[in-house]
Amino acid sequence: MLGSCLGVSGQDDRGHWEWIVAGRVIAMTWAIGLFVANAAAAAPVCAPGQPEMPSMFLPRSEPAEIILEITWLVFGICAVIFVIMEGLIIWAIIRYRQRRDEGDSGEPPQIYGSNPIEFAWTVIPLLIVFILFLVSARGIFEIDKQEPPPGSLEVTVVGHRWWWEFDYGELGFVTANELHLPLTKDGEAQSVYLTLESADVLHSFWVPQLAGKKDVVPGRTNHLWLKPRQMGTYVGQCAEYCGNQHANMLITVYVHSEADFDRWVANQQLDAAQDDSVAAGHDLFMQTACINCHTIRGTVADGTFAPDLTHLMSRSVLGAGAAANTPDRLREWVWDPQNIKPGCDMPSMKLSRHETDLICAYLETLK
Ligand code: HEC
Ligand SMILES: [Cu+2]
Repeated sequence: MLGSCLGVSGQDDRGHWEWIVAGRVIAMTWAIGLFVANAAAAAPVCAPGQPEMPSMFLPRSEPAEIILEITWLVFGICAVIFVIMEGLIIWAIIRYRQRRDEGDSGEPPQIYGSNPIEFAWTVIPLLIVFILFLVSARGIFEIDKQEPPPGSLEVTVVGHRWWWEFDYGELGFVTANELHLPLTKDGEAQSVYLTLESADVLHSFWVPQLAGKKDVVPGRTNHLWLKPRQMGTYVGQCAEYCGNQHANMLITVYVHSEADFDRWVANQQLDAAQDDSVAAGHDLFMQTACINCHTIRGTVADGTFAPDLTHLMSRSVLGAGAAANTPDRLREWVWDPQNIKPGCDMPSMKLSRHETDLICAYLETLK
């Protein structure tokens, strides 16, 4: 009966059922394989100290764990349904195939209206959807905190084209592109509450190992809750296309021990270093338009359009991951950032090579 529905009853199609079964089995193996391979690819293969693969299958923070649990549950339920359904289809194809000794016996008997069957295939899916709904709702409720959990570290994240500003609010300093967090506070796991804002267009803050993706929307304030479980370096990126340098809008999150974090904070809170040996570069910087865009705390430079440079040397990258923060790359950047990050919002300042060297010598003291 089912054989005819699947179009394998005609004389010419005799024998085609083997192909259909083979096709089904290949499709099934492929679908399951794809998912499992994805999960397996997340296995850490990096050198020590290097960030792990930024995979949602390697959660290192409570909300990311909750999301992965829901993922596995949904996958498990779908996998069971998939295997049962495919099994029944393959069984039907084989069981009801047209055999050689049977002629074309015309249309198979048609059966209408079986209440128990109708009932079963209405109620079972309803139950499954209901369970999935409840589990997802509970997960969303746990993750989506409207108020900072008590004792949270609060940081305001501002998405700019094409870099991230991290404002540590009460702690009294602002930094860029690299978010530093403590694993614990007074021995207890530290919860982190991010307030997400945009300075221009839509962006999206996404560090897959720490939390789900959250859009950063102009004119609107969103929140994201993190609770890291393990020290380490976690990478992420802007996940909403925001213009030509969107791909160079990376995020690095460092989760430190409490003592290391406190040391980092104490350094960030200091005003910029003053070193007379680089006075020429300092003066040149302060006389150039650099100060309209950049802040260096403790100097006249108080621009807020661009990354705060007070402790530039405490960061490992320039231009939100466009280049490593090495002396050579820094010179290239200050000489003409458009070579490194074409289209970015810092123009070439048309300095001479000598002026570039002087300014960079000064910037290199901003530890
Ligand atoms: C018109 C505003 C503007 C001016 C003027 C300007 N910059 Fe920038 N600068 C930016 C912006 C915007 C960025 C971030 C670009 C990005 O990552 O997309 C930036 C990034 C940088 C960075 C990298 C910071 C980081 O953490 O990634 C350095 C270093 C820097 N500028 C130095 C300078 C110096 C030195 C001058 C003066 C010679 C200067 N800038 C003048 C806007 C400006
Ligand atoms: Cu983007």
